[in-house]
Amino acid sequence: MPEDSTEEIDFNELNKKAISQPLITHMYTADPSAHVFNGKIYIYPSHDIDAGIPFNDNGDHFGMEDYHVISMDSIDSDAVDNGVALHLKDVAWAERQMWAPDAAHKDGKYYLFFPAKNKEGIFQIGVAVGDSPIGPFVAQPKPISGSYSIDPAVFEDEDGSYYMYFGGIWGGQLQKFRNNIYDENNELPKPDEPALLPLVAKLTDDLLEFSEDVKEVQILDEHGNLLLEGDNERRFFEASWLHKYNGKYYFSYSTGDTHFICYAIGDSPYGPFTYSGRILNPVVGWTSHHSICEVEGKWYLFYHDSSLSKGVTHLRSVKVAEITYNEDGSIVTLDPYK
Ligand code: FUB
Repeated sequence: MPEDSTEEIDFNELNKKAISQPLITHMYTADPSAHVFNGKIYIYPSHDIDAGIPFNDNGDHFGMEDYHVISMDSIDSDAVDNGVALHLKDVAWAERQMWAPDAAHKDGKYYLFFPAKNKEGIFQIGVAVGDSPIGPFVAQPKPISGSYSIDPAVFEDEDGSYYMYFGGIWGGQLQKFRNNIYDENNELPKPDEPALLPLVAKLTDDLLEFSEDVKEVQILDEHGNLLLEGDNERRFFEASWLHKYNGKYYFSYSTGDTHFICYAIGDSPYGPFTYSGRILNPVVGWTSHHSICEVEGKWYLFYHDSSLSKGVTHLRSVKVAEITYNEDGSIVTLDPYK
């Protein structure tokens, strides 16, 4: 993830045009996964810090060490930082880089799902359990068996099943895996080959493990063909999210190096999903990562940008903006700076 040049940006002007402002400003937060639990909004973000690690394409400068949960009584109320909910030092298997998390609620327990690098430098996904949506969470001693790569997003379907979507290329290491097996020699496909796909697995009843083999999530173009690796304005990069609207499943994701949040629509939580457009145009900062959440009958995009840090790519701030649907179910594209 290279550092973008932001020298030419007038941040005062940009902030005036921004469709929303950071929800909190006393620390940097990113990758917001938002949920409504018991009528209140809870946001599970990454907690960005400057770990003093030089920029590189592996994203090593994203050296996060803990998670804080942000809560809001309503969409217009102040956002509250509830303090440290889980720290790297309390996760036995993890060594560094606590990246984008998500959370789920089941039977009175709350589950924080998070990626981190293990002692061998390979990303895996862990679970930590708590009695409150704001934590503290106690991590399981081992990561989820069969998990790899980054950016877990957990979707609860109406039948009570929970699915985890995950994966990310480049720093997220997805290109090192084929058929769920790691090989250091694996690389990205060629531009005219199908792009690497995000992954999905149903969770066990206790939400602590996968209940089935990890499967690929197909993202198809308008002709029913898989998107190609060279189609980098549409192909999957990272930041999976799933939500359901009017009986359809919407899989949304970041295109990474082209900086769009896109979506694809399907009839099953496993897909296939057909590419349907953009939700968010590029923000300031290299990464773009979001979640979509219904709050009191309206739909909101939780996202981040680097405007508060004046463009520092790994010092981001969580924001929220309403999204709207057209009659045909398509989503109106948001421009973060009108
Ligand atoms: O926050 C670290 C990484 O940056 C996330 O895991 C990616 O989705 C990107 O936002």
